[in-house]
Amino acid sequence: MLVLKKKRIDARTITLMSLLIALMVVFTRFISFETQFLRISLTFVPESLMGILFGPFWTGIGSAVADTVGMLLFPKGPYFPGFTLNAFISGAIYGFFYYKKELTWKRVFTATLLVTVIIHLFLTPLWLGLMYGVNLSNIAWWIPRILKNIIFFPIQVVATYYLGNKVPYKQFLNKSLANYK
Ligand code: FOL
Repeated sequence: MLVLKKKRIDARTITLMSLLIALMVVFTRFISFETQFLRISLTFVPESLMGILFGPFWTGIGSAVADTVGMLLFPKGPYFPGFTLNAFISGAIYGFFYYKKELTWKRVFTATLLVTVIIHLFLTPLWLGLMYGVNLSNIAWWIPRILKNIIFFPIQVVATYYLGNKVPYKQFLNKSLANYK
């Protein structure tokens, strides 16, 4: 199994992952604005930090766990597996771009653009369409979603750049954690 090949998972890894997963649950379920069709949240903050520290695989898993646990504990609407896939893909993208790399403007911009286009503007509308039978050719339905993403994109880029360059997380990125790819 993958877990065994990569040396051992120490207590600090488990603790940090659990803390970041808990933060993701809180940011998604409590400190967020949500309607049936649109959610605005700062979940990208703990998720990006997880990407920086643990890489694409574990950030994908951690995000999917946060989605599933969050829905089990605090259900809002019906559980739909598409959003768990969203969580995995976005976590994997952050991990792929941020793990053991310098967080340059270009890198943060690219990762955020990918998540915005693939997750927020393609997959989420698809899932919402399947769940609630939305007619996706209705332009009026897209307006709040497109506005949200236009406004949110620069906020996320600046916040992530700050997170990656000003927060002294590097002390956690040594020894045992360095074994994770
Ligand atoms: N099923 C699962 N597995 N997880 C969920 O979070 C979930 N949520 C709902 C229904 N089933 C679920 C409630 N409905 C968005 C809007 C409504 C919604 C779910 C998601 C949404 O707009 N999501 C955006 C932004 C996410 C964010 O910023 O946190 C997205 O692009 O995914």
